[in-house]
Amino acid sequence: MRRLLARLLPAVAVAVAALVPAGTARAADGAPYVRVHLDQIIAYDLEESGHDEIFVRMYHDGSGKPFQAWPMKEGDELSVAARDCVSFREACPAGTNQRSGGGFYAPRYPTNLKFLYVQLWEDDLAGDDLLMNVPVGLRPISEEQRIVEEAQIGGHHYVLKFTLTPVYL
Ligand SMILES: [Ca+2]
Ligand SMILES: [Ca+2]
Repeated sequence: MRRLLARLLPAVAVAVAALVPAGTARAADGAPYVRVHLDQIIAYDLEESGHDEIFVRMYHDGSGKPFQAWPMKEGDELSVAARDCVSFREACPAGTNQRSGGGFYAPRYPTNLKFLYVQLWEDDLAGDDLLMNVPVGLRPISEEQRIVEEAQIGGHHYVLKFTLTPVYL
């Protein structure tokens, strides 16, 4: 039996190798759209003392109009304390206080645009504060693209994680 397997294995290897170029060609083409899914937001250190009220906006360079992706009701925000971790699709790291982010919009963007901006905001009385602004180059992708961005500036320390998925329709 072992000898038979040994004779079969090279054939299997050839078949797999033959499949690879086709997969590569599809990867090179990529999908005409991407969808953005929020994974996690970690508030290691706040912008304000006590609590930050956070929300996420997205926009692309073709519209100029920001869109609130989370919370799902425009104008809503979530109050977070230091070391709170807002979980959407991913469990939070040890040492953080996991909280459910609830629902979020996963907008679809065409990949013939240049940039998508995923922004984390803090609600404030005198104009909201932009905590993070993550520019993402919009290009055709054929596999999920995970993005992890960390900002430790101006006193606050946040991590924002999201995933771009290819959309062919
Ligand atoms: Ca503020
Ligand atoms: Ca505030």
